[in-house]
Amino acid sequence: MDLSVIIMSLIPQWAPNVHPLLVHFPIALFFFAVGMDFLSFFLPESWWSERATLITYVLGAISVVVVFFTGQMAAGTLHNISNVAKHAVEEHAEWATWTLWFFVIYTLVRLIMSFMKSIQGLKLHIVMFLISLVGLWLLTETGDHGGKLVYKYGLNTGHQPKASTTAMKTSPSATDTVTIPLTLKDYAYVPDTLKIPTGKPVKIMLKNTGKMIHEFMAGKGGVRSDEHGFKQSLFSKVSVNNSGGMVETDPSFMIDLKPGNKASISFTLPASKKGTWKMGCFRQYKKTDKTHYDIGMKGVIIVK
Ligand SMILES: [Cu+2]
Repeated sequence: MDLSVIIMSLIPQWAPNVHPLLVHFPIALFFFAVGMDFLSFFLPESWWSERATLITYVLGAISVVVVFFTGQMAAGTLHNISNVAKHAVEEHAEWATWTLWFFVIYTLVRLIMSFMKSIQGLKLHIVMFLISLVGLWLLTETGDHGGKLVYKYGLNTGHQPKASTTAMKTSPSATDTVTIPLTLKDYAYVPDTLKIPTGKPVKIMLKNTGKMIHEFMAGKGGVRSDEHGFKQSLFSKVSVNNSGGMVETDPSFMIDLKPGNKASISFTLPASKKGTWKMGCFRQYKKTDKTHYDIGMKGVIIVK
């Protein structure tokens, strides 16, 4: 079993909720460690020892590992978020990964140096102190990117359904969502006809059981001259959130799904979209000049 899977299984269910609280531990510990390390150049050994710095670093390293995994779990509880917010989550995770590796390695190096007594050399100690400033910079960037998720994108970690039952009445979007399953095969949609209501939140659960990458596009007015979509998109001026898959929005919304993958898209169609639409996959069929659409990967969407 993968180490991260083991660590994740040890973390209790409520962990994502505490991620925003736990983040303060590594921040406090590492700032304290670096600060005291700096003061130790001036303080007598009896006031603050190298061992005390090391203990702070070890505690910091432990806390950063825990916080990292609660963060991964927290990210896993985020569904139906916009692509911009998703990108921000990925950036935060990227900074967090750098911070994690930096401090774990740095702490190990400090431990080894301490055992070998080499940190007692002043020059080496100054070098190690300067390196630790890089860690503080990574830590600050990670915190900054994480804070933005909450304050700028309004993301809340934790289990949404649980929160909605304890707080107030469940929102209509949670209960009235129309869920529509759609399987993408080589080379067909199952079912080949979808009925979508207007004015209600809809969630299409996509699954690719084929061996090829497939896409889902919806529109009408015939196929574009570039053969890669419909002239008119069902999703123009409609905001669509996705979980999983690869989304493109230019010139109109589409989602790509790798073989074996699942994804979902959520949206609410306005009454102006009522009518009969088509869905299709416009990927190139093998090395021909045909698309999957041409050989039958298409269907009908009835919007009422
Ligand atoms: Cu296809």
